[in-house]
Parts: sequence; structure tokens; C-alpha cells
Amino acid sequence: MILHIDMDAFFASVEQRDNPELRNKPVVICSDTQRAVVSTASYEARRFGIHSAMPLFQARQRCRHLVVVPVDMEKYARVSRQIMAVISGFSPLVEPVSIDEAYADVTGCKTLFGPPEAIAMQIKQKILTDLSLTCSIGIAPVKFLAKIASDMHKPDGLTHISKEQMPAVLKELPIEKIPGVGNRAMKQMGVLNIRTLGDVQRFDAQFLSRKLGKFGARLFQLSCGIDASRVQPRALRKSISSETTLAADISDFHEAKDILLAHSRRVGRDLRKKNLVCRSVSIKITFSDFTRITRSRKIDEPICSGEAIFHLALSLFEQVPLKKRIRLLGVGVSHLQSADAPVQMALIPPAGHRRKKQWETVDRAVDSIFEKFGRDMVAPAVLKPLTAKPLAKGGKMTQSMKVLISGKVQGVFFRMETLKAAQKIGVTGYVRNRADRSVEAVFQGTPDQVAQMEKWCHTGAPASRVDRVVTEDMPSAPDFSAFEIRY
Ligand code: DCP
Ligand code: MG
Repeated sequence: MILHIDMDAFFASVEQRDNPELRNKPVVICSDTQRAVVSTASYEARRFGIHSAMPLFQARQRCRHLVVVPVDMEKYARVSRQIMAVISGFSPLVEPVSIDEAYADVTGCKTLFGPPEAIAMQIKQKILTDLSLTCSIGIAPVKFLAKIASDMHKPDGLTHISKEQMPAVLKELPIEKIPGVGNRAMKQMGVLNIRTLGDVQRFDAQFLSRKLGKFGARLFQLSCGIDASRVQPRALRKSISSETTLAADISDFHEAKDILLAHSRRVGRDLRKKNLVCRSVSIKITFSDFTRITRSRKIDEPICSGEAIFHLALSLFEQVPLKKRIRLLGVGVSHLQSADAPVQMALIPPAGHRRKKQWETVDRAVDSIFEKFGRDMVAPAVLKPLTAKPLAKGGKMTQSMKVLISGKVQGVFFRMETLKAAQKIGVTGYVRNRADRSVEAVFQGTPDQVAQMEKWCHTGAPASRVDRVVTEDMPSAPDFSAFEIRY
């Protein structure tokens, strides 16, 4: 089944929504040119016979107290994107056809959202509650009829033409209602005395093709209720990647890891900005002798967090024998899909699902900080220059302690905050997430510094919840030269 969604008096409704003084008044949205024509008229203005494409002076003649509002295309485009996002939440097959209309094929969406009529009602409701706008929806087994149906009970209409009702509707359907009928075709059909699609059935397909060309053949098919056109979602971008040719070739694994992390985060950010998720991650390495390799891995559950991308990229990287120095390093994602596309949720979420969602939440929070304050405010801790003070040495006793922190502690922020605290207090060591959802940290410094860090662990980062802290002395720990986040 196909839905056709069309907003009611779109530009005018948006302006009436945003400016209460315009409500219930005859309003036209009009370009500000000398020979201005009406873009659209509010339903109040339509009662005076005012419609799209009418010259403004004529509209004024018809209604003396007409309110004229200038076009704000940027705003309508923004609202349009919000509308399309709502519709895409109900079907992966959405085809936007103009700024205020779209087709959605809901054939496969019954289990998730119910029958087509229920889906249409949910879309109408969500557009109304989220965007304070009304739309009209047509439901039919084929595209052209869905479009005709959406226009049948405007504004705020919902019209369902079932398979059974189709022959009767087609029989009575005036041919001027068919999208794409030009003036010439109309004239010729007048000559043939064709006024409805039912009349078309009096002729055969060859005759109509001869008289009306390609359109004649289509007209005959439509009169039989056949419309081969499918809902075609706009082609998504196929992949997103980030790569750099390094200033100097590198061979250090940890250095390469940091670069992979930076690329992964950039790609993740790009995905989220475009409201996409990916199901495949790849890495690209060019060695100093210009030989190049790529490795990729597909995953079942779509991801968009930089950290999830990084983990896959790193696991691919770890499998590459590093015999030569690296000249270029890159991370890419593909098998992209809209983040709004409904996914079949598993009854029992796969292991790590919650953790993945937490990363995404953190990433989205970081994205908004980026947008508000600019790029330099937040960066993954390992990418920030380390400012830890030199380790307490020269006669002073150093102590090493391993700490296991459990509770709601996993996520980038917890580790970043631990790193910040460690740098402030001046300890060295590391912090990392463990597979069992606890955080492991090793602190090295004077007993006083280590004690301060241990105390810090009991409170932890804001928005975390520390349930348990277990400490263990590490008398034979190696010397750490800085504090770092480990993966
Ligand atoms: N539009 C325009 N010029 C036209 C026709 C339309 O600028 N000649 C713009 C203004 C409309 C928007 O496109 O608001 C959507 O066009 P529609 O044909 O869907 O008309 P409306 O949404 O305004 O009204 P309706 O309730 O009839 O759909
Ligand atoms: Mg409309």
C-alpha cells in the first residue's frame, strides 16, 4: 500500500503557526517582486477564490483585507526536512516529491506500526504534535491514486481507496485529476469525448497510443488500475570516509591508533550530522613504498558512534602486519541507511547493545557542544597533549595502584574526566573500559597523589554513578611516563 502525504496550504500554515496574529486570517505568501504572484493562500484566503500562481494585484482585488507575507524559503525547507524525517520514521521507503509532499510505501511496515490507515493516522498525529501543522494523506494500492486520494478531503484529510473500491473510483475519476496531463492531451481527449478514466476503457491501448503517444498507453494502464511506478527513496550517500597523508611516515602502533581514533570520530560525526548509520567499517593504509591495502568488516547492527567505528577499525588494523612504515591512514564507513529507518529490535539486545547506545548518547552530546562552542572545546582525551607533571621521583616514594570502578561508569566522559583529574593531581598510568562494563585505572605517583585519585574514583565524572571501587596495590608496576586512555 502506498501513502501520499501532502501538507495543507504549506507556506501559509507555517507562517500562521509561527505568528499567531496571522491565524484565521486570509493570508497569501508572496514573492516580493514587482509582478508578484501568490505562492500559496491560506484556506481563509481561498474562500475568496485566491489560489497559487494568481497575480497579487488580482488577489488584492478579491479580498481587501488580505495579509501578504514574504516568502521565507529557508524556513520552509527546514520544516520540510522535519516532515520528511517524521515520515521516514514509519517506513524506510520514502520518496519526497516536492517541498511539502512525499510518497511512502508501507507494505512491509504492518508488524511494526499496524495497517496503512493506522500508520497514516500516526503520521498525521506526529506531524501535528511535533510540528503543529496539518497534512492530508491518501492511501491506495498504486502511486497515482494515492496522490489523487490525498487531495480528496483537504485540509486535514485521510482518504483510503482500497483494492476493492478501486474500479468504482477509477470509473468516475475525471481525467484532469491525473497528474501530468497536459493541455494538448486534454484537448484531444475532449475530441474523443473522454471525460473520466471509465471513458478510456471504451478504446483499446493501440488506438490510444496512436492518438496520444506515450501518454495514451499510460492512460490505458491507469484506467485498469495499473501503475508500474514504484516509491523510489532518494539515493543515499554510499560511503563516508576520512583519511590523511601523514606529515612524516610512522611505524608506531600507538601513534597509528590515535590517528585511527581521530578519523573514526570525524566519520561518526559526519554520519550523525547526516542522520545516517552504517553497517560496514573499513580502513585504508598506504605504506611508504606506496603499496596500499584496505580491510573492511560488515556488522549486523547499524552504528554511528565514533567509538564503535574506532573499535572495528582498530580490530582491522591489528590484523595487518606492520612491516613497513605508514604513509596514509584512513577510516571509512559504508552500507549507510537513515538513522530514522525503523529497525527490527531484537527481543534480547545483543551483548554490548547498551554500551553502544551509551556511546551514541555521549557522541551526540559532544556533537552539540561542538556546534555551540566550536571544535576545540572537546576532543578525545588521547588526542589532547598530555600535561601530566613528571612522576614524583628523586627520593620520593612512588606508589602504583590498580582501581576497578563499577556502576554507570562506561563512556567517553568518565575516562576523559579521569584523565583530567589524573593530569591535575599529577599521577601517571592509564584508564580503560573493560568488557564487563567496569572501568579499570592504574594510578602511579606519591602515596598522597594516589590516595587523592582513589578518592576521586568514588565520586567519578558527572552523570556517572559509581557503585563499587576495588583497589589493589601494584608493587611491581612498570614506570608510566604519562597518563593515557587505553582502548
Ligand atoms: N507553491 C508555489 N507556487 C505554486 C504552487 C506551490 O510557490 N504555484 C509552493 C507554496 C505551497 C507549496 O509550494 O505552500 C506546496 O504546494 P501545494 O500545491 O501542495 O499547495 P499547498 O500546500 O499550499 O496547499 P494544499 O493544501 O492545496 O496542498
Ligand atoms: Mg500541499
